[in-house]
Amino acid sequence: MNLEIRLKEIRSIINSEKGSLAFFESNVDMPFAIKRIYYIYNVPPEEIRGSHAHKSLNQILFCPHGEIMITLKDGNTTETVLLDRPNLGLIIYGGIWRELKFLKADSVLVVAASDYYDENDYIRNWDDFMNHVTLGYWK
Ligand code: T46
Repeated sequence: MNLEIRLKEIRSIINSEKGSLAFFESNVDMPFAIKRIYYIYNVPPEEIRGSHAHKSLNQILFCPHGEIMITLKDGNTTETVLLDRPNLGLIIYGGIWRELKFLKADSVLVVAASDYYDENDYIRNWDDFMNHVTLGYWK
């Protein structure tokens, strides 16, 4: 198994009366500095997003509301991870194909990324991805 999957507990201040607060800090809780935050919402249930890899971008994904199934592929192995609570994060490094299935209405995916948006960092075609894997791009 060569999949770079890291499940991460997000630090939380639990208060049963007033509600909870979860937080993470760049470079402290994450193994990389954060340059960009984006979030995905209003996705119809069962809709699939993603279906691409990044060449070098590192990201942490979490689902503060709802349920999202993440499928990760490294060209040899496939793994699925269910993000179903606000204080569970999933770190994905470059070189991993990802598919996101929004299971419940109003699910929200928040992503903290190691770099600014750059379309040149995307591999959006599966055959191109497999070529990168075969050529040992990430070794
Ligand atoms: C990823 C998964 C988890 C921007 O202009 N700026 C941005 O920061 C982002 C993230 C996207 N865009 C544009 C690019 C496309 O024209 O927004 C449009 C939709 O992006 P995309 O089809 O890549 O969305 P997803 O949900 O398939 O993928 C996104 C991220 O792009 C990707 O990095 O890992 O979420």
